[in-house]
Amino acid sequence: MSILNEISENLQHGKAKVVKELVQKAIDEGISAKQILEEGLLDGMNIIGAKFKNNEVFVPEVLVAARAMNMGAALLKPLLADAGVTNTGKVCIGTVKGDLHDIGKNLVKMMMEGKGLEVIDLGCDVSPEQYVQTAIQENCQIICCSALLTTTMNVMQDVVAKAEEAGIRDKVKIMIGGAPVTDSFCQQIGADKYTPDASSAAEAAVAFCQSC
Ligand code: B1M
Repeated sequence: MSILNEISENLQHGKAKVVKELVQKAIDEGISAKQILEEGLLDGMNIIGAKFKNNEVFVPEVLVAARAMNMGAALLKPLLADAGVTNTGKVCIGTVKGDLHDIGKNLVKMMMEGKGLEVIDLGCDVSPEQYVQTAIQENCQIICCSALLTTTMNVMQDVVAKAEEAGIRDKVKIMIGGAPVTDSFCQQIGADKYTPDASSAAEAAVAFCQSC
């Protein structure tokens, strides 16, 4: 079995310590961080996701897999950063109110930091008021919202409304993403940008900050 398969397998069984060791071994063997992330960690997470959907595994198994994912990804963080990047802007990020899924949000954060953005992480279950207050207090150019549930993605519309109400809509861009989110939803709620993955989110954020 290849080391990337081993990472995927152990992640699916929630063996965080083994995943961490294997990720370090893969790095030492010269496998690229992108390949370890996509073909090892995310592969395992996708398989767990499919099993969760089919009721083959349940919340506790998914939680331990998520923990293993986050521990493995933390080792890749410095390697995903572009060499010699300087401060390119400031953003705040969080998973919307009612939603506790943070793996995708953490990846977006990691990629953005890798591109030199200063990222204020508001965590999960973030209210529209929290995003807007943080953007005002910290002078953020972008508010980034992640949602994984069809029942929570509508909170993103409230973020847009709160930003308008606070009079900052023309100063702050609002970026959205997460599995159920689409470009047409982005247009429908009046947000500025939908991106399907973490690396395109980071690129779009840098482009926004540079155009400010
Ligand atoms: Co949840 N869950 N979950 N879950 N969970 C999903 C999302 C689900 C699709 C599973 C399923 O049934 N097929 C389903 C949602 C169905 C729906 O809404 N239509 C679901 C459900 C139902 C639930 C609960 C309600 C289950 C229950 O309790 N009965 C519950 C809700 C809790 C809550 O949030 N209030 C729940 C709980 C959980 C756990 C806590 C067990 C755990 C989360 C742990 C954690 O995050 N720390 C969990 C997990 C792990 C999943 C799955 C299996 C995996 C999600 C994930 O991390 N994917 C998921 C099934 C699936 O997606 N296949 C599922 C990997 C991650 C890298 O992808 O987050 O999509 P993702 O991020 C991507 C892109 O979307 C993008 O970049 C990333 C990749 O580069 N992206 C952005 C994300 N945010 C972005 C922001 C951007 C731009 C791009 O700009 C700002």
